This record gives sequence, structure tokens and C-alpha cells, in this order.
Amino acid sequence: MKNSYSTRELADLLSVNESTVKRWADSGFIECIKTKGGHRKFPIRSVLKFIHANQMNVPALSLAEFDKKDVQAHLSAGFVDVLVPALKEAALQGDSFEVQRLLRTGLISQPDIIMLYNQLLFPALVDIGTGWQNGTLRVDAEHLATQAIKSALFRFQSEIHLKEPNGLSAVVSCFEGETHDIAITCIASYLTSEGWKVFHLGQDIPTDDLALFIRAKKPHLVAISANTVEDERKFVYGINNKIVPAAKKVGALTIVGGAGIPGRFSGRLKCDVLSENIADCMAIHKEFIDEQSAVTK
Ligand code: B12
Repeated sequence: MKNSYSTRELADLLSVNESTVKRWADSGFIECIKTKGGHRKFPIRSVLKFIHANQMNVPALSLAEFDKKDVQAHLSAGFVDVLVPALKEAALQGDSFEVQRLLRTGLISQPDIIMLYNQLLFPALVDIGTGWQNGTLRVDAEHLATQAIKSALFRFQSEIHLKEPNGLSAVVSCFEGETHDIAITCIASYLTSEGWKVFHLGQDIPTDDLALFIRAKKPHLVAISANTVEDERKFVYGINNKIVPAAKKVGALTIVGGAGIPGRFSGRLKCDVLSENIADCMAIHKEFIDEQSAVTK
């Protein structure tokens, strides 16, 4: 994948005339930079945002990366899981730019951000965790991979098309003591791309501080991640007596997610939704948008 395209190259890639590309650039539909000689240059970041915003299918962009026919066939059918081994390898090498490039390649075949993370990023992380659990990977290797993924995710966000602000806001956070924050980073990435204002608090937020933050920001949604709940009593107390009341006070919906959370805590937590898949945030987003359009009708 090239780092930037000329007007001619972009026109070929998107199967349109050069004049169409120039018109898009001049009317601001696609960002470009002008070279010293006055020529338009389209950085890959702008090209991706444009493709993503317009839900275009441009198989040539991702397929050119792979010689193998079976990989090409999978990608053009939208199955990004074929990239999992390469992403895992890049992460284990600490090569965050390669991780980012693979996410970018995946995005072209799978423009749905949540599906992209669920099908490409998470399986690689689960494999890495299994390696650590069965002793084939040491902690240093796991940490290097995690850092590479987090840096790649951070930069990748600038390549995702962001919809116009929709007036909704969310607080996303890990529960006290929780350090696994990649799931909420992905939720934040998705909601931001859908036009939400997101307050991403990250790892290990003291429950009292989180409750105060919710009261101060008055979000529409509170999304909390809890993967490794050791002290169940403290967790249930914190959610039921601090987080949910704070969210209710400001009219926010609360979703608590994490591996095994619904099975383990069903009937014991007073939050609105228990989940073990970030895809549930898509359904919640759609409900909010439907509600908004019902009110404006
Ligand atoms: C990277 C990693 C770490 C990194 C985390 C860095 C970071 N910034 O995130 C570090 C090294 C810090 C770490 C620490 C530990 N880890 Co760790 N870690 C992992 C690893 C390899 C990947 C985690 C990850 O990001 N997975 C991908 C994400 C997306 O998966 P996920 O968080 O589970 O999210 C899915 C669902 O749970 C759900 N979800 C999660 N949160 C939310 C929130 C909402 C709102 C919703 C809707 C959904 C949702 O959606 C996702 C799927 O769509 C996993 C392996 C694995 N199987 O995941 C182990 C793993 C999670 N870790 C594990 C353990 C045991 C630990 C430690 C206790 C190790 C130790 N002895 O110190 C500590 C825990 C410290 C703590 N209290 O938090 C175990 C957990 C077992 C368990 N459930 O009890 C795992 C499964 C490894 C294993 N196979 O044993 N870890």
C-alpha cells in the first residue's frame, strides 16, 4: 500500500476520471496536500477516510498486498480473519507500524469497525494470552505485543472516518483494579467514529472517582470493562451502590462488559446491560440514534 497517491493514481484506484478526483479535492470531499509544484497529493490517511466515509469497496487496495490467491479471495469476501497470524506476528515483533498497516488493510475489506476489531485484533490477543497461559510466551513478549497494538490503535484512529457529532456522549472506563483496557479503547474508537463525544478514562479508575466523573459529565452512556474480577463483593457493591446510582441520576444507560460477566453476574448487577461482546455497543448506539430520530420527527 502506497503512502500517498497522485491524482492520476487515485483516479485509477477508484475507477473514476482525474477530473472527478480534482472536483472532490477542490470541494473538500477528500483531503489533499499541494506539492511545491502545485500538484495534488493524497496521503493514504485521506484516501482511507474517504473510502470509509463513502463505504466504497476497493479490493485492489488491500489485495495488492498479498500474492496468495486464497488470502485475496478471503479478503475480497470481507473475511479479515486471514490477517490474524500476520497481525499476531507483527505485534510479537513489537512492530506497531505493521500492526497499523494490517488494521488498515482489514478496514478496506471490513469497514465495520466493531467487526474489524472482533475478527482481526481480538483473536490475535487471545492467541497471545493463550501462549502466556501455557508458558510458550513470556511476560515481556506479551507486554511488547500489547504496547505495539495500543500504539497502532492510537494512530489508526486518525485513519477512520468520523461522522458529524451526534450530540451523544459516553464515559468508557475500566473498573477499579482492572488493567485490560483494549476492549474499551475499541469501544471508544467505534463510538467516536459514529459521532459520539467519548471520555475514555482507561485502566483502574477508583469507583468513587468514576461516580463523581459521571455526575460531572452527565453522559448518555456509561460503558465499564471488568475482566478480572477478584473481589466479587466489592465489584457488585461498587456497580450497584456507586456507578449505577450516579448514572441513573444523570439519566445515563450503564453497560458492564467483560469475559464471563453475564454468566457470572446475571441478576446481581443493577446495570442496564451485561455483555461479553463489544458488538452490543453497536446495538445500543443504534437504539440511541433511533430514539433521537423519533424525537425529531
Ligand atoms: C494484554 C493482556 C494483559 C495486559 C493488559 C494491557 C492492556 N492495556 O489491556 C496486561 C499485561 C497488563 C495483563 C495483566 C493481567 N492479565 Co491479562 N491478558 C491480556 C491478553 C493477552 C489480551 C487482553 C485483551 O485485550 N484481549 C482482547 C480484548 C478485546 O478482550 P476482552 O478484554 O476480554 O474483551 C472482550 C469481552 O470481554 C468483552 N468486553 C470487555 N470489556 C468490555 C466492556 C464493555 C462495555 C463491553 C460491552 C464488552 C466488553 O468484549 C470483548 C469481545 O468483543 C488476555 C488474553 C485474552 N484471552 O484476552 C490476557 C488475560 C485477559 N489476562 C489474564 C490475567 C490472568 C492477567 C493478570 C491477572 C496476570 C497477572 N497475574 O498479573 C493481570 C491482571 C491485572 C488486572 N487486575 O487487570 C487472563 C484473565 C483470566 C481471567 N478472566 O481471570 C487472560 C485471559 C490470559 C489467560 N489466558 O489466562 N494482561
